[in-house]
Amino acid sequence: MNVNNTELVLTAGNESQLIHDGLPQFAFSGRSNVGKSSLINTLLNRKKLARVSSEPGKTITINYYRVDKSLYLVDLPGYGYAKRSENEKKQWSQLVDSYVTGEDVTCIVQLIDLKVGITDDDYMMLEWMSDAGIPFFVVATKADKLNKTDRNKAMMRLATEPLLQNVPVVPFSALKKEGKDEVWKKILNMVQ
Ligand SMILES: Nc1nc2c(ncn2[C@@H]2O[C@H](COP(=O)(O)OP(=O)(O)O)[C@@H](O)[C@H]2O)c(=O)[nH]1
Ligand SMILES: [Mg+2]
Repeated sequence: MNVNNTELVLTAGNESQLIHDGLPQFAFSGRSNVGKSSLINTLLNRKKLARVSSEPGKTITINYYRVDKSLYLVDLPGYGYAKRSENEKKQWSQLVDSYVTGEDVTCIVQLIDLKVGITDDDYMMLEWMSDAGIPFFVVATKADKLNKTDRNKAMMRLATEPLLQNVPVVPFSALKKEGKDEVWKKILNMVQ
């Protein structure tokens, strides 16, 4: 897989635009500011392909990055952005619901901030995925922010969470490039 051969092929703002071409799709989900763009950029060896924004959660679109013409990394719009209007929240729910209940998603990569832990919105998303029976695993982001003791405690809290039984949790840091190979390994294991 040549990850340097990646293009943003589509920015979808509504259900009718979603891609159904049969290629595997790995969707990245998480609250605004959790580090989703940074994770996608790290996986793709890019600095700014997915925008790392100081003003999070603005756009409600699903962005499809096609890697080496063989799979998609799908950037779902973030949730939990306080400044969003009711109308925008509705738009988010409709778009993400269409996507996750569709037939095209291979696996969801659920991002959880290791220091913050599981938020109420994260719980909703975890329940949603479990109920829909969608395969998923967790990437625990910004691992570099914690010292060894706090990191171990935080990892233990995730490991003992009932909704995450039998769900792998990969510690990740975009800053230190930690966890990149592990995330790719999980993704590639599912396409072979
Ligand atoms: N310390 C640290 N900060 C990070 C890491 N990943 C992202 N950030 C910061 O967290 C903020 C949000 O990151 P971004 O990737 O835009 O999050 P998104 O809103 O989920 O796409 C930015 O200021 C990033 O620089 C990480 O691994 N370590
Ligand atoms: Mg982002």
